[in-house]
Amino acid sequence: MDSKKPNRRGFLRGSAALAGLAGGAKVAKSQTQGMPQKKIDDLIAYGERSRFVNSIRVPVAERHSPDEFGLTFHVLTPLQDSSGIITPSSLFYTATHRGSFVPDIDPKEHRLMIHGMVDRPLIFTMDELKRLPYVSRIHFIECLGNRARPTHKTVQETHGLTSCAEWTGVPLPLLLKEAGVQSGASWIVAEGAEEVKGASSIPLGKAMDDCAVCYAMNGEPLRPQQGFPLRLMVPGFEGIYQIKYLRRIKVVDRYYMTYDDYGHINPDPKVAALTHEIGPKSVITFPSGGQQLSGPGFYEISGLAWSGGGAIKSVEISTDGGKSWKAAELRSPALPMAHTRFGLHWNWNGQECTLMSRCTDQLGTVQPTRAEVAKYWNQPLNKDYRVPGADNSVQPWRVAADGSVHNGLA
Ligand SMILES: Nc1nc2c(c(=O)[nH]1)N[C@H]1C(S)=C(S)[C@@H](COP(=O)(O)O)O[C@H]1N2
Ligand SMILES: [Mo]
Repeated sequence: MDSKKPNRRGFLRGSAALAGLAGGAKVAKSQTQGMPQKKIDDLIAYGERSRFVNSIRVPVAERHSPDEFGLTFHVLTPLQDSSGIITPSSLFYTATHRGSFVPDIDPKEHRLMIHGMVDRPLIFTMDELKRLPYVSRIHFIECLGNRARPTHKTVQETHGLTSCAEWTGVPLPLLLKEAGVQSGASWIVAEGAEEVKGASSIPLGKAMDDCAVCYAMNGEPLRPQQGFPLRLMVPGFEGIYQIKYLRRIKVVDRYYMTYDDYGHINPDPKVAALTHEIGPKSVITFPSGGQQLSGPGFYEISGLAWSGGGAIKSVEISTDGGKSWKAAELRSPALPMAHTRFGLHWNWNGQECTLMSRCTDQLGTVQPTRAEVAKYWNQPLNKDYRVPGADNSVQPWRVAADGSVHNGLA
């Protein structure tokens, strides 16, 4: 152990954690005891988590799922229970367009077409795509609608429209080179297979950089809610560009104002290509709204930071409502356009305080405060303030003297 850091005993002395360690363990009984054979077979075929673990996704409060047509899904990742940087596929947030549905696609029937301003239009089956060289990369996705409101109680509600997974697929530049992009082309339009088509205009420069056509997530085929059998990954761009059920990529010479692009793309072509990147953004996941500290003493503050601008360079934490800041430690690799876990040792003195985190990405961009965001939009900051664009503002959590934790925006 690093001799400069206080030792672990020091952390725990006098805290409730020790009492827990001293408690005698009961003799464990088998997980399968008394289970019907069918259930045991299922457990062997495809494992499940402990019955004592009950972290779940919940629908977005302002937009209940399914909607009045029984269609739209907007469900939030339980970030308050997260550890590390990978979101389990079962807990990955889901956002589908209004009026859209989760299609049930037979991968044998599915095709990807690449056409438009190309020398050789191409159509791929899933089997053909899987024969090609592939990459596996860890990236976050975040919906533009991931905005904190004072009415939100938990970090799941304020920040749960982001998740992070390992994605595997064929690099898009490889496919585009195979098709032969013609001169004069400057954008692609990528389209999903549902009736209300997910379609987004993406600058060709980005498409030829780090995009990939992905069929796997966290080591298994994509989940239907995440775009089975194929989705486009556009690392660091807003969620809406990560086209699920991907069936068509058209190479074009301008952006198209599609259903998706409305409200997301800047109509000025000079800046249109610059306005898709998310963040930098960070949030403390423990202690966060709705959680309860058991008393004064040692706690490890833990949180996530991410940026569409690249890797996270540093994270700072304030335990006094932003008056002073301390450097947090990065507790995971700082991968480009990926959730990055940070932490800080903290001794809570039992008094009311406000916790905040702010991050800086590799471009040197610093996460703004809510006041700075309001100033940027030239709007007055009040309690009901809603960020009109992407909300990457600093999130305050208020720890009350009784150890309960609350949304600091309330
Ligand atoms: N085809 C298609 N792609 C889509 C969507 C959709 O409804 N249909 N939703 C978009 C939006 S708004 C977001 S934020 C992300 C959400 O991805 P997820 O549901 O896997 O979290 O997918 C995007 N891609
Ligand atoms: Mo979204």
